[in-house]
Amino acid sequence: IQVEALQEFVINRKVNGFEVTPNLNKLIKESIYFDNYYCETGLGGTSDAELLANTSLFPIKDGSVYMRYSGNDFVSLPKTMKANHYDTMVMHAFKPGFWNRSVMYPQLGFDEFINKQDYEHDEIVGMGVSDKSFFRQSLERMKEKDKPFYSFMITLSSHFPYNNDKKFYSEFDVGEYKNTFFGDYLEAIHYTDEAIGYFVEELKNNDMFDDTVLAIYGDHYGISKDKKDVLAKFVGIDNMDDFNWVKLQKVPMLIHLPEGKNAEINHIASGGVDFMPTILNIMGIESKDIPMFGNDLMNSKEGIGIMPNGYFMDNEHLSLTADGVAFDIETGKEYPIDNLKDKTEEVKKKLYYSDLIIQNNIMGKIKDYLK
Ligand code: GP9
Ligand code: MN
Repeated sequence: IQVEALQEFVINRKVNGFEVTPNLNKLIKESIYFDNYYCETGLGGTSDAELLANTSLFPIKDGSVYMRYSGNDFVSLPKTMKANHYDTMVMHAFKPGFWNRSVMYPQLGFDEFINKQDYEHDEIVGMGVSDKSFFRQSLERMKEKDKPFYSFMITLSSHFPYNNDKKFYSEFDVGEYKNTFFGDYLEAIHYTDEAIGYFVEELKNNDMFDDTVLAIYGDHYGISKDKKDVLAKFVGIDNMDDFNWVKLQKVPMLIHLPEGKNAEINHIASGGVDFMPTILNIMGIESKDIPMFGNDLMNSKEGIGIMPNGYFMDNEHLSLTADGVAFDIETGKEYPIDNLKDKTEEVKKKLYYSDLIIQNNIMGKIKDYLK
């Protein structure tokens, strides 16, 4: 499940005495939780997050891959799952043409795209069918499916600007933040968290939960920089400088295995590009001939999160590369950026090669070569 605008700082956080995401917090305790999973999306927003997760490629610098390179021959998670006898589907209750999805999804190897036209519009929150109704109707579809299947779900209710009609929300008093942008954000996330909790319960009620690997992550940030002071106050930061701001650009990422196996918090520096290799390993699918930029987070000690502008964070450092400064990621003390020369070069190369591979449409060729 890719969750709209779910940023990491809401996890295990309270407002006015109430947990913002009680259901995710509970699920995280029974999951592998990555708490340093950075937002690696660019101008392609939601679609970049989808691309990162399903191809382990980086977003392009100019525009979005979904719009500009939808004709490419992708090596992807859905295609790999299909080759391993999984049916594949993607579910998102919005206009099928948005982000060029109706063209892109078949190209990525999804057999089916359940979209706005397929959902009953019984409850509207924000941009469309409410997340709760989305999960209810999506589950109906999944129940009818032959197993095994890979279903990629993208939520919608917690989309900017968050000032949704709240009639389908349950009571959640954000106190001093009531009727503010930030309060609306917390309420929207709280609503989506409740919808996720409902979905998990329904998976259990239908005997599907112990047969499911459930991965949940946020697509990208929810709070834009013009609201940095409110965020600073909320998370208790005195000085929201660039270091603190960039360090907050994380999304939660959890993987729940049947019976809560392997539950732990994993602090490795990581990001969307690591999703595909990590999931393939968890699913027991051989991936050495699949070109991927990400790391298998289950088998890596050294990780990295890479932003489209070349900023990066490894397990110990945060580099604001273009600004010529780096920091110790724990203490925030300045760290000599020259000591990170090799890494900086590696990051630059990764972004450059990913761009070249996309521009020249050679992913398939690389795959053949790796064979
Ligand atoms: C709509 C949604 C929005 O389909 O995914 O995308 P975003 O504006 O967040 O990129
Ligand atoms: Mn989005």
